[in-house]
Amino acid sequence: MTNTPENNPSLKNGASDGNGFGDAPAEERSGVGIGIGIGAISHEIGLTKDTLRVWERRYGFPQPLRSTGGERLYPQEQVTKLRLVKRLLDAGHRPSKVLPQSIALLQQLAEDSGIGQDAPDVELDRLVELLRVGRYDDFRFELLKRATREGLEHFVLDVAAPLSARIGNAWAAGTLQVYHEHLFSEAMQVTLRSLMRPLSEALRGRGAHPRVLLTTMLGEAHGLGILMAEALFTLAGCECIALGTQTPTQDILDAIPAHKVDILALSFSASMPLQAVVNGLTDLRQALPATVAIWVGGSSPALRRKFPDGILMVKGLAPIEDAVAEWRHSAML
Ligand code: B12
Repeated sequence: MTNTPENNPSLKNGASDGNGFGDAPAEERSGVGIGIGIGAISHEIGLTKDTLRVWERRYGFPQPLRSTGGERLYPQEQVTKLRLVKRLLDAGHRPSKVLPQSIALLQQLAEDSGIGQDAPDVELDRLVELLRVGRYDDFRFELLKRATREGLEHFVLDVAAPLSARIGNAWAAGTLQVYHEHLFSEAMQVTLRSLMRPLSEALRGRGAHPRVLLTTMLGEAHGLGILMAEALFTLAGCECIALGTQTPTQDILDAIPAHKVDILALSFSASMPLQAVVNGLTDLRQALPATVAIWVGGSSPALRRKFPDGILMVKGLAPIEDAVAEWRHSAML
């Protein structure tokens, strides 16, 4: 059993657990064995340090151990529960209702709410399995084969999007590791780009509108959502300017007039802290002229809020085509 303050109260005061806890700065940093520091945990789970401290005070969970230096250290059990709590909150549950519950009850709640459950699909399961067992070349080949067979639009909607969710769920369930996610992302990027290239080259220089600048804000490392959106914008005949991920706000603001951008498209996954999304979008909206639209997408719960005028929340990828048609209609192009 992991040593927690509950089963070993001496740890609350920062005393050594007899396993070198008090003298193990390397373990404290890496999180191996003893506990993970507050910075690492807040980054991994997508909760701010303040939120973790407030919950500790208000709800008595999490209940971290303390290093000799007084730093909070979260043992694996609590990390597992926090991960589950975050997913339930993302799905709309309230902290006061979920934090006091046991892991078993939370797992039941997640199951009942359909969180982390994949729709049955044998072919997608097979792709995940190829990745899991290390048959990476076969995985890449199968992806490209399906992309070529199904075409860009179907591949994005029926393979790339649901497969991303499956890979994320497999990581959360502990059946895939982070390096699998990296391999998956590489293969998916190569596949999508190779399918998109001929189309975007043919579009270049034709004066197509809207001109769409695509990126993510600082702190958002997940780039597959915005890449999938780029594929559908390209299919809708838009000129796309892709900046990759994590562009500082000032650089976005500089690129917009330089590229005569009509729409700024941003993606936010569930991992970015809510307040950072709200603040970032508010700053951008205030700094940009009203003629530049901001379109946002992704599974961040922050996007369920009401945003100021001039920010359009696009629910998923399929509505992109109609939203572009509407934009053209109102711009009379
Ligand atoms: C691949 C991946 C990674 C890769 C990313 C590499 C890359 N180059 O992108 C790596 C390994 C780096 C990574 C790291 C991490 N990840 Co990760 N990752 C994923 C995964 C599998 C796909 C990521 C992705 O791009 N999603 C974005 C798109 C595909 O999904 P979406 O947000 O639901 O958006 C959909 C639509 O809304 C639309 N859309 C998206 N954007 C836009 C924009 C516009 C304009 C429009 C119109 C539409 C649109 O497209 C999507 C289609 O379904 C997801 C699983 C998932 N369900 O997303 C986890 C996931 C996002 N990761 C997660 C986590 C926790 C992390 C890490 C913290 C820990 C880890 N797993 O290693 C780190 C943090 C990195 C960081 N610095 O922030 C969690 C976040 C959970 C949470 N509530 O916080 C997820 C959900 C996995 C899970 N099930 O728990 N990850």
